[in-house]
Amino acid sequence: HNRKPFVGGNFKMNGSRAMLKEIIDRLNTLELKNHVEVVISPPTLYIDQAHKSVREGISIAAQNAFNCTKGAYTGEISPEQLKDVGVDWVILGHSERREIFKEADDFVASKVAHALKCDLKVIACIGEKLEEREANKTEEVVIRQLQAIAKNIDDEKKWEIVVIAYEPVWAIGTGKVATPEQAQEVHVIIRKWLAENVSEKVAQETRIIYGGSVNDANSPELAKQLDIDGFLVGGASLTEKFIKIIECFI
Ligand code: G2H
Repeated sequence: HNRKPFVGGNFKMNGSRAMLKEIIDRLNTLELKNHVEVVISPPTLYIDQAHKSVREGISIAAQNAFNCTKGAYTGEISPEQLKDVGVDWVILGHSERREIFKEADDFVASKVAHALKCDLKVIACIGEKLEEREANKTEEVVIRQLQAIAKNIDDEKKWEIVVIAYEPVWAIGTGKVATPEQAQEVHVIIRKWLAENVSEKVAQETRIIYGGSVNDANSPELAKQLDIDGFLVGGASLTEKFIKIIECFI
């Protein structure tokens, strides 16, 4: 396959101006070439700072966006506004949004649809909880979440600007990473579903990345898996480990 590896840094609600400067100064020293796509996702407040200081070749993702263009939606931000300030990507359906903010499958899917309509690229997150894995429901849950998103993507061309992040909830911020085999197994399930329900082309071309306690120690083995096309990195993306993780693909 010739999918370009993708590494995202999801800073979540962490950082300050000073910390962001440190992170970006470090990233700006990277010799990226064209081998890997790197995207950072600072808190919305710091997007402008990031956008102005980050080197060419590294893009910015918002951590969320709403499903309308504008209006009386206190606290929300639209895909149109993100595009207006030069943001290329948005993370949608992160498990923290699903869990803490009660975002349901259909709501996530409506946000994906609106972002894509605006040509805002989407990192769409899916993943099962521990009790779901233990009840052998991993496939069912992951496919249910994927299906909700896929049924809102009516134009097959839009899949070119979608990255799927598989993030088992039990591995997020817990230090408990999925084994390379566990992750690969689910990535294959996702790709097979895309082949059977969208198209073979979309299945072959869509990047499926892994997220959940990725660090510099576990990333090399995960990166070797055939269907793992990159990572969504949380905690480690705030540290110098992020560089090492990106370098797995250089
Ligand atoms: C999963 C991941 C980034 P962490 O949420 O999206 O975070 O690497 O801290 O587990």
